[in-house]
Amino acid sequence: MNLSQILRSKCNKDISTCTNEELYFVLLEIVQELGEQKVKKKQDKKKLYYISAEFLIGKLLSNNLINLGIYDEVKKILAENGKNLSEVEEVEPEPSLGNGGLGRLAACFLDSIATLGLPGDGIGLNYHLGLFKQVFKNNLQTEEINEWINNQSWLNKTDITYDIDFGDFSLKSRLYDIYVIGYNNVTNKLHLFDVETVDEGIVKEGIKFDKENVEKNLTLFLYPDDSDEKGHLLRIYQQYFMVSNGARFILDECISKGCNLHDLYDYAVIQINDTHPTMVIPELIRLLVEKGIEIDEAIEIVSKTCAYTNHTILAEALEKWPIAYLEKAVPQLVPIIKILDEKVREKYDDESFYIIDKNNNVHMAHIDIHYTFSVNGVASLHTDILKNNELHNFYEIYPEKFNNKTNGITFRRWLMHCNPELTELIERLIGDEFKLDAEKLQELTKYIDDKEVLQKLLDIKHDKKIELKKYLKKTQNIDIDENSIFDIQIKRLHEYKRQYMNALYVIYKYLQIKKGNTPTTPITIIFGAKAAPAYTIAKDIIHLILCLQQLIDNDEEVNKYLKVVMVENYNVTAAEKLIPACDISEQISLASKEASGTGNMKFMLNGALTLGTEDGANVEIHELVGDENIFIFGESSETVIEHYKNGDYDPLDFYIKDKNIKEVVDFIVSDEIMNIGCEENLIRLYKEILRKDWFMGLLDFKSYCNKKEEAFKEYENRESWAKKALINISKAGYFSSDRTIEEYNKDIWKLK
Ligand code: 26Q
Repeated sequence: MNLSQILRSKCNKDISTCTNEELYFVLLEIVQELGEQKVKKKQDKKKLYYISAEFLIGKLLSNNLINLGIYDEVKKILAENGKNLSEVEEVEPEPSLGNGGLGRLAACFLDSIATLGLPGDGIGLNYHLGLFKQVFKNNLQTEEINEWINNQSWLNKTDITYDIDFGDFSLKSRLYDIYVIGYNNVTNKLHLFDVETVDEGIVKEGIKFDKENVEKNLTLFLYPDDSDEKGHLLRIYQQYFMVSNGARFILDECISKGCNLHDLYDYAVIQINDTHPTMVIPELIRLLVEKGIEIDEAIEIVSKTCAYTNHTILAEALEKWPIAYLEKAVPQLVPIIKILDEKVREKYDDESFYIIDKNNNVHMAHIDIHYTFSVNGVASLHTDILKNNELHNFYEIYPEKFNNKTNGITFRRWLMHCNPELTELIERLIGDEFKLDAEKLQELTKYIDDKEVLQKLLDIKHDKKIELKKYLKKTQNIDIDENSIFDIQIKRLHEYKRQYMNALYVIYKYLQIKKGNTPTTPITIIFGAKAAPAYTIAKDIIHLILCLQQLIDNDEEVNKYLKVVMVENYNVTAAEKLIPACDISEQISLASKEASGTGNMKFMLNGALTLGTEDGANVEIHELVGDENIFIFGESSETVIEHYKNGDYDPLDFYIKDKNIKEVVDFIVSDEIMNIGCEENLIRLYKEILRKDWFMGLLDFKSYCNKKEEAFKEYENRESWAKKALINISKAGYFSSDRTIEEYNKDIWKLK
């Protein structure tokens, strides 16, 4: 049977009479069957297990169709029957199993691992409600539940179950698998563990729920970022549940392939995604000892099996748990962790190496560094900072463990799926080899003086802007002007990412326009960001942005030239619309604070120019495209690190000295804004910026404004802008996650 016949027979009626929902479920079934056929029958000896608390996979239908090579055919069959594949795609709920960068990276990695035909599966949790849905009310963020699991979904129920013991009770787990279908290659699996007793009924108003009822709440929600003080104990329950299931599953698979456990590292390599799965180390040791292996050997085996990736240098995001919490939730791990700590103490006098500190906190990252064979950062600057600053003393004792793996993104989703028009242009110019060998994009440089190509590039951007315009109209009833400059900052809300600095620029521009300094081309500044529900200042920043949006919308003098949009419930689906439409990509974190960033890579690939600091992977983007094709501003990471060391940064200095800065900051608490917003939130934010400004927004504000103005000016020369965009696209090949995964495999995993 050909595809058209399969579709017809599964529909059980004429395709033209099916609803989009019916078509979605039929396509889901077909994809599942085709995906299953590509699961390798014979397992490879050694396999990678990528263990992570987050997998931000996004919608799966169209990506799976692309990777199976049947997207165009399905689209055609539907069109012949008066149906539109994009409308069918809309029916799919987005699985929200991640917060941001780290979770999305894990999803890109799974795609690349399968595309390269490597044996590697993901291990995580099946959060029923995932991350909250963000809803704006009265210019404030509120949180609602986000149900994504239908009766028929991408989850395949397995008969694998385990009994997981906690301090005071046990839970029965069950494994669900999602197929990870590689592009023209094998199907791997994402293994998500769940408890059968979870009860969505315990959620009350918004996302409130009984934090103590672990049996009913364990896999309800993804822990929303690092700023929620409450519920830490629940997070430990979740983490242990994930790693204990994962460890048993891995051991079972290895044993079934003939592993005698003494040689575990010949059968498995476990990549630990930040410290969230760190307890897999003591848990594996515990299980090996239970199976009769001596503790010293068990520690050695596990250390040779596990590798650790660090994704942050923010002190507040480095997990440390009071040992009392572990004693309550997972007492069986405490003796193992104490032995691991003892061994460190026997070797080193220096307290900074200890696993358990003098306040009885367990430092998860220290377990990873001592008891894995590889520690990697996620961009070159980030790894250097780990080696030279944050983890310098560890680097001195384990220089051979430290390595860099600059992040990457899957071009299947972030080019082929979200920008088929650009994909087609590239294919017409240089053929289709770039789809499997992203470095081939370099061949585009042949066309930098080809006026026709440059015009085509501008036309595609314009079309994508119109698509975004329609999307925002439909989802939020917002009108934007496709002929304006689209300046976009989309990422989790955090002070170090400095959305507030961008908001201060909006104020600056608003005041300039009021004074008669109007821009040549109108400007649309778009934000998208969720704030952790307990992160007060982050929510205040969203409030300010929403107030500015309202103020400017209602100001006839200004709204012709400037528009602010805060996208509601920013997620992968929204990103897929926003990124192809962008002219200026805002990557403005305080230098040294953003480990890598991956949005920056997605924008570049879609022909946006970066306005950014020398931080994370921006540094590598800058090196690749050269000074002419990026807008870099702000103090260097060295200077910033010095300021922190000396404690000599005071935002008041800038406020007092620079009258522009004073005017802009004071505007936060002006009548204009206070009449729209809440006094409490605005004053709190104002004070925070004036008295603390921990992430030094005022330090870089002037150079940010200047650079942004420069970018807007350069935008006016359309042909030269298009050239810069083309150079960005042609240099983006380095940021394919296929390259990243090849490096992980060559240096760390050594599969096949
Ligand atoms: C910590 C303690 C308790 C509860 C939660 C957490 C927690 C949760 C999520 C800590 C951190 C995260 C997420 C971190 C993250 O997304 N980091 C990003 O990782 C990307 C992929 O490497 C980088 O590109 C980004 O620079 C980095 O911010």
